[in-house]
Amino acid sequence: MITLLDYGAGNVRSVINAVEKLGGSLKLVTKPEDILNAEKLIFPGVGNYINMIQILNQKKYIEPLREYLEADRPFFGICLGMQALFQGSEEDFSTNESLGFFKGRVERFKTDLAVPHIGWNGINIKQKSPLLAGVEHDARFYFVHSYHLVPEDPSVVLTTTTYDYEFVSSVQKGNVMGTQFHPEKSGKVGMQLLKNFIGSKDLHASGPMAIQGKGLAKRVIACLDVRSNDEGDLVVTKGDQYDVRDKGDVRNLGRPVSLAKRYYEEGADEITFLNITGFRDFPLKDMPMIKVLEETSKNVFVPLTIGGGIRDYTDSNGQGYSALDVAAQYFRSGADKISIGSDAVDVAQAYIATGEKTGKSAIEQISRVYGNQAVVISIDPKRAWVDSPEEAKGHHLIKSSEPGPEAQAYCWYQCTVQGGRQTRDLDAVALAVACEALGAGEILLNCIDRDGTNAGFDLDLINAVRNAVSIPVIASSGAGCEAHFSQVFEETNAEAALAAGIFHRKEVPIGAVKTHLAQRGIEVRQ
Ligand code: 1PR
Repeated sequence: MITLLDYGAGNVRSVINAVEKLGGSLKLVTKPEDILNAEKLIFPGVGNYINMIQILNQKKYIEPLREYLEADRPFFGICLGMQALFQGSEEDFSTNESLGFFKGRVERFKTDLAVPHIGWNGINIKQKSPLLAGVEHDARFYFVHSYHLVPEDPSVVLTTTTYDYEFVSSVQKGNVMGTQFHPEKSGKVGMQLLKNFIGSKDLHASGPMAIQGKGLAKRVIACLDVRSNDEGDLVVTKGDQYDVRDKGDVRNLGRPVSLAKRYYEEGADEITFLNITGFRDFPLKDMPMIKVLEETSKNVFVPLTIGGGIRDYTDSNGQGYSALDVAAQYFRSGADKISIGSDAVDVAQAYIATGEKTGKSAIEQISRVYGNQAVVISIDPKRAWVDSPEEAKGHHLIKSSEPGPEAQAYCWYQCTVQGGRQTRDLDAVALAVACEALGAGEILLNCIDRDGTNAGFDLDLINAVRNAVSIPVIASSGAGCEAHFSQVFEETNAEAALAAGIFHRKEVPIGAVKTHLAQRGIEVRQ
């Protein structure tokens, strides 16, 4: 019997699904006494440190947790759940009353690499522990965080990971342990680790070890554009430059849940669902998308992103719902990240015009509660060609690597909303910069000109945006063959590449992309 501490933020559903998949039974902590009655306790956490600590204090969980830990009873903290074991975080120097079981603090990454650190990275093993039994030395786990531990006592370090420099990625003292990475999102190897925690009678580490692991891999992401077809069935569709109809009908390339499972099994590092008509509907009424997430997360143990329609709403009865309510429902249903498209354009335009953060935008609200890493901005730009720099009227100008249709030498990338239906007087670079300032943690960079063309990623666009921000960028639109993936990783600093059509039409398997990248010396998770 596993007891799960859910303090209300982040994606606990994935942990529940993983434990149940492994045959464990689960009980949720609903009152302080449940903590002391636990046999084994798992504490998953994602998001904002201050928010977590405040809730733990409000619910009066701190004292029973301390008593549980001091008694050396089995405890597994995941991400923030592990950070809570330490004395405090740079995220909040003021008030925090954390568990203080380990001496040391949590600090923000100090690096020129993208922060948050997102993706599949290796582990350098420092101690022999039953928790890591059966874990291959070249295994990679899924990380998503901006802060890392700095323990005072080196003897508690179980593993480190290298991201620019070496940081502590898991700790253990007796039966108390925690990982910065997410085993519930780390595919088979993560399941092995959870199985070890659930199944082992004796979890104590048995001495030092020195195994060097791999580095951060470039991510290959499968994207499922989802909408209802004319019969009202939810289908995965795919457009050519965002036009998803063929002879009048919505193209139907399969069912979202089964396709997602297929991509997980084929080695996708993440899966993204975009509800492409979300701007029309109210997502909390759009139960099929929530069902898709719930069903997918039962069998898919890699990160899931969901986008489409995430904004504030007022329903027909005048009842208001915030974007945060919508996102919360998606997180509870199994999403790890939400993606915001149209609303981000409106918010960024307002922010650029006034220079003021209202604190009320979807980006700000969701990142405040769930953390920056949970907020992806999906950008849908198209090229606006100009003959001279002056014509770009202050928009981020690019000297195009290929001439325009009328031999224009320059362009800028114009933002669109509602799936390309409307254009706005804002360029993609300015949008990305503004959204990062507002709290976004990642950019999903589409390109309408390239979408569905198989002509390769738009490298000019990707370089312009990636060079302007310090958060990770996912290159999207136009992948037509394996070589397009190596090209985007060799010629830009994108952290991930996403494709849809070639995977749906079975033209290029995900495994072939990974093999090709590995042959070119690009690190990938196999
Ligand atoms: O604006 O917050 O409601 O979100 C709507 C979301 O739906 C946005 O993320 C937007 O990108 C997406 N979307 C809207 N309409 C379409 C459409 O295709 N008609 N799809 C659409 C965007 C782009 C990528 C695609 C890549 C790779 N699709 O997701 O998967 O271009 O395709 P490829 O590899 O086949 O070239 P909001």
